[in-house]
Amino acid sequence: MAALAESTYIWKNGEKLAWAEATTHILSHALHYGTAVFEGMRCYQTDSGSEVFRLPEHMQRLVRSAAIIDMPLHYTADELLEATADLIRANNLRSCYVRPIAFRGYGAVGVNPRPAPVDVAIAVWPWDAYLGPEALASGITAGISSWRQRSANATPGAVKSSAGYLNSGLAHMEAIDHGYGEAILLNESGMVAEGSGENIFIVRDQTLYTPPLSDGILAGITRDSIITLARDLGYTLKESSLVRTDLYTADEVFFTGSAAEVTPISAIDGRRIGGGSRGPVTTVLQSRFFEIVSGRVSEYERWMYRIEADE
Ligand code: PPE
Repeated sequence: MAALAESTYIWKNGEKLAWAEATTHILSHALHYGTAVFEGMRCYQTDSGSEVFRLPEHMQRLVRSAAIIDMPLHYTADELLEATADLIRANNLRSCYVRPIAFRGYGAVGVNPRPAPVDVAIAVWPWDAYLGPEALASGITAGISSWRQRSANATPGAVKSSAGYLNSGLAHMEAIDHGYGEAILLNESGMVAEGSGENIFIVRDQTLYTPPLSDGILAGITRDSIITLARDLGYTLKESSLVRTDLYTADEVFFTGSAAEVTPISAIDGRRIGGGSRGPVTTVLQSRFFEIVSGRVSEYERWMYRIEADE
């Protein structure tokens, strides 16, 4: 995870502010109580300009996350989508990561979020390979975390909330401390859930498996894309609960996420997965994914949201 590469403007509550001016008060509610929901997506440089991968779906998920935590957003998904396109143009970026966030701001302290105003901001900046430059080609190592995925009745994994990422951070630090690249969390029933910032897939005998949403995971947009791609390519793909031994004995395991894209896992808890590098099915899906986000596959044009150049 690289140092932050600053861009020029950040959008906040309808205005474009200079990067350094886009701040919030120390007593902002979200800072104390985790009352924020956010999104993460990538804008790719394609042959026809800059295009954001599944921008409407990400904004719709933000709106849903806000609804789940009963936080009124004063912008529609469409307005946020327009603001994002405008912001990428204003920053003159060809490719970047996009981070919209809606949070309870300054004005009230105390557990009840409702008296605090809701602020919405969008930041865009260049962000390279999430798990390191080698990871996409050779895979990363992972460890099963001693921290569990929260249950559906406690900061649910289905909400992309800042509060939920405390758990991700605990799991990620533990993985790093144990010498692994990333953590895999099991849920309270012991079923495989997801990575600290990714969904997970396994391949066994040419069939793909990924945990169902009911195992308490984030409904990843990359996950949804890979499910569609795999089926379109003729693979059998099952959404079914997995236990940790399914991971140890899989032919291939990989992570998916907006930041992580499609990242192979080479070993889990010190056990080599398959050949210990990017497996053949992972290779097919990863290259298809990268072709699509390069704007070269007309079949999936619907997933690419074009950022028109300024006149
Ligand atoms: N699970 C978790 C816990 C998660 O954080 C992400 C995305 C996913 C699954 C995959 O979702 P999607 O991006 O829709 O395919 N993690 C974001 C945050 C990364 C960060 O460190 O910040 C991301 O990939 O943008």
